[in-house]
Amino acid sequence: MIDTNDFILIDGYKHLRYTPKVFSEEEMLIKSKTYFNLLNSRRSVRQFSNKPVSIKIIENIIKTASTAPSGANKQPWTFCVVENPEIKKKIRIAAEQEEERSYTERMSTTWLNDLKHLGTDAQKPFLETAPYLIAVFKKPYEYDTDGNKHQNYYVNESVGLACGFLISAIHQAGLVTLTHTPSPMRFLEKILNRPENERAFLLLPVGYASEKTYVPYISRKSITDVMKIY
Ligand code: IYR
Repeated sequence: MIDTNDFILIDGYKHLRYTPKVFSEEEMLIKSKTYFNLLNSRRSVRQFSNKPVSIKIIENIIKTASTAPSGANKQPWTFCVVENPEIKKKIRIAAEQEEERSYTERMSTTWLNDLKHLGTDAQKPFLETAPYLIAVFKKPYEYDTDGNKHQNYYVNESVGLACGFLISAIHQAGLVTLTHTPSPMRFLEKILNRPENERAFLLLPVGYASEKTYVPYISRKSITDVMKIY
């Protein structure tokens, strides 16, 4: 699909010949439906098994996330994989502290009501049970080798897209996750000793669902609600 031997220069910059794979309409209908069925069967999970997962699988998942498009191809993200039980425990304690304050002081009554059917609370045992936590960091700016500071572009959009790729790769691999957003999340920067240009974006426990897992009874909006044709 990408031919590294077939290239041209555009304004002096190398461009490779790219031939996206083309399918018949019939094949596309099947492929698009199959992919929908796959992702439609994904659910956020809050009950994790401690069954180990090979780091090689996590590496492939993160390589997939890192293929996401990003502003000026700056790839302004870092995926920190936590498997060390002591660090997971530190993260759980700090997250639960913030969540306790959120549930009792920061979140509005409407917000709390909106969450009731999901059965969430300030307790986050999965942060210790899951074999891995992936802490995603965004990089609003970076330094070049001479120490000059450069802003990145569309950082939230870029890292959001990478997280979407990440979640779909986790599901495709046969694992489960939860997009966990303890708020505020700065404790992650401290615990994981991240450089000053990184900001915590999302925290995802990754592993197998516990043997008997229940998920909230929710539905997806209909196609007519989410798609408008002009
Ligand atoms: N961050 C909290 C609360 C929470 C907020 C939303 I919006 C959710 O969709 C789910 C939970 C928590 O993780 O419990």
